[in-house]
Amino acid sequence: MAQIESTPSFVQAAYDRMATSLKVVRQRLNRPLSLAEKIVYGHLDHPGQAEILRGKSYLELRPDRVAMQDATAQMALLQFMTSGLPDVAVPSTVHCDHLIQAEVGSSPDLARANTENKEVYDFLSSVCDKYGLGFWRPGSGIIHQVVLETYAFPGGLMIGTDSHTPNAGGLGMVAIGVGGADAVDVMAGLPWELKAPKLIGVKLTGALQGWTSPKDVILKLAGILTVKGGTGAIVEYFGPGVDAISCTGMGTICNMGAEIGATTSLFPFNHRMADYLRATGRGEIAALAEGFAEHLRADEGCQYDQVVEIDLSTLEPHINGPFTPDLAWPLSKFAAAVKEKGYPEELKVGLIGSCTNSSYEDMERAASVARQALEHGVKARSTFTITPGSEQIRATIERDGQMATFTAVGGMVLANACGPCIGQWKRHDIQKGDRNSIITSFNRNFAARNDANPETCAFVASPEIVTAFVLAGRLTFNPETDPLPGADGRPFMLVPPSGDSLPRKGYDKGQATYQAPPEDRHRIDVKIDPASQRLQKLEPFKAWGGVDLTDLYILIKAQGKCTTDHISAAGPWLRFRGHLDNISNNLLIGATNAFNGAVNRVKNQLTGDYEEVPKVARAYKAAGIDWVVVGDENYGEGSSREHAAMEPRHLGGRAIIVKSFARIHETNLKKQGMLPLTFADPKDYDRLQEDDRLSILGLATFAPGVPLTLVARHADGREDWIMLNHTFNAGQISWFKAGSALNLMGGKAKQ
Ligand code: MIC
Ligand code: SF4
Repeated sequence: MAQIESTPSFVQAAYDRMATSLKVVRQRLNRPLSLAEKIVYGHLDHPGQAEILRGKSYLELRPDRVAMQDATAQMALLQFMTSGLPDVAVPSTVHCDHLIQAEVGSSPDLARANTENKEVYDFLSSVCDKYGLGFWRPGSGIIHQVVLETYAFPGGLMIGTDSHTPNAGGLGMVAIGVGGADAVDVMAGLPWELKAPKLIGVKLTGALQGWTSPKDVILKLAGILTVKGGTGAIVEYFGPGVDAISCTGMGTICNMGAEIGATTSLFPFNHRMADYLRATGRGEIAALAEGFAEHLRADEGCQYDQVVEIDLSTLEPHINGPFTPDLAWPLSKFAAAVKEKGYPEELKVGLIGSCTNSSYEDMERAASVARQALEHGVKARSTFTITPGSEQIRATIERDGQMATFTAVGGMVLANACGPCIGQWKRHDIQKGDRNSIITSFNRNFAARNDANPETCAFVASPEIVTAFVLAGRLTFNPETDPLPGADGRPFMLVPPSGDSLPRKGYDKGQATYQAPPEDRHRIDVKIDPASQRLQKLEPFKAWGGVDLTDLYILIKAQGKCTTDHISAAGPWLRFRGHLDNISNNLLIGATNAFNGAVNRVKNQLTGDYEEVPKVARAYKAAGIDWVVVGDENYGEGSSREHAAMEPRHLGGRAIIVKSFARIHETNLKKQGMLPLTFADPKDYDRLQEDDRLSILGLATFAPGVPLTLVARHADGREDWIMLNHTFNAGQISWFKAGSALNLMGGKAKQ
């Protein structure tokens, strides 16, 4: 039987390996280590030889687990299948959470998802059965909640094909979001490569008070560090304030570390984690971690590359947005900001839950706010939705009454899934194009993310604040200072939220939604209908031709924010996540063209007409013309979806040339055989013109640390010679030469 659980013996073996490796690394480095360093270096493939230079060297690591969600697992597993291996090499799970669309409520929405996505669910389920992965059926909950409840353990190293994988840092695990191709390496038994992360230490002092919650720690930090402030770094929390935060609260903080671009975030093992492990039926693992505790916290005197201090006692609740998660407003300043900036004051919808904020504590504290409204005969003035993060949370809050409170106050409970967080939301209360405000307890608020309407101003806050706001029905409400009108006309003040962090009666596991692979599984046949619109077998990308790239067109010069949501939109497009050709029809349709300020209108150099980006890309592909994308700062911020890297590759893109990249996306591009390159001088971005013909020179001697040259021939015949940097190491250069990492893998995995 395939090993899937993090059983006590599995954890013990992981600790033994870690202790042995750390002994070697300690001798070599001879300095105090931070917690992240202990866990990362404790998982080195060759602790005795690996070069360890933070921010510089590449580390080859051996993760303990892999987790995938249904929207990214399809492409990951299609790639794994091409390796020809009979089993996955490390415990791996697939979670069906992204493809369930929210419309009218939990049961009917789930039933519809089961019908609409049958083909994809059947595919995932049969692949899991055949290759020995655990399969969490639709309705079981969101990947990161289920992982926290079931698989995460202090000191472990996990990768997941979703950018919010760091949620497991709440249980002291180094959990990192990656593209599917990285997951394929690990499932195939190859080491996994990561640039040795830098370290940002966040010292927490004091204790949370009143309306302030764990979410506000990360909302505040996002304001300080911005969406790229964490790039290349692990955020490690420490200090006397840590113990005042529940384990799931730490999960929330780590989860949203993805929004500052951090590689992952992490808390030291403490009694709050032990309590959570025991409450979720993992007492033996709690005891093992207690025995291993010296390795599960930072050494005295360890050095961080940067330290930020947050005093929890004076921290205010925050509301971040719209359109970017780092626009942080303290509650006391928010009403004035709404007025000054002209954000629509009326609050249309408040949404709580998601992988970020759907713990028992979150639900309990939000319900404590809602209950006060009921006592005064008041209901929600805005539409109010509640997404439990897992079946276990749903069953527990149903048993303990929070769910009844939400419904009584007018809330609608959605399926245990991503739903509106990823644009899986059939919203009926507005028309596309209507300017309006919503507030969520989710993590991302890029334009059009939740409801495909770029005019929706989406704000992010804690579930408690979202609940208070839906009771008021407006964004200018401040529960700390403003009364609400009761049903009798008399004003009343909400008292700050309260509630248990763990259920007193224990968790109710709810319905059984897990499927273990059968004993006799190797004969299982995985079927892909060649006529399918949702699944398509992968064809290998072409190898590099051995010569410099010349006469490239610029498909688009993207201006400003260009997240993975702009490059490969989610929402309705999620249905094509297993079909590369079909999903490529969303390529860059959300990006702004710097040459005309328009979205999804670029010049087709073959005809001179302005057309949709994917259409122009296909025209170039048909004509055999290669092209590049030019972009701004932090290109590819956001999700781990490798479709954002595969689509340009599939349609004839060769290089993405930008001012700077987000980590996961940059790696995804390399894996797919693309050239992610950065301007040595960011001002060179301005030199590139719409009708330029580009050449990328120096590929014959392509080597780590050696810049490449871009020659831009302008329409008037002038040329600009521009220096381009890259972060390829030798192994990654061989991916480029082979056409993709996968092209190289088959042989290697079988060695
Ligand atoms: C997201 O929150 O953007 C997603 C959807 O979970 C993505 C994964 C995906 O695109 O499938 C992520 O964050 O990695
Ligand atoms: Fe799902 Fe949203 Fe969490 Fe992504 S951020 S895993 S879409 S709930």
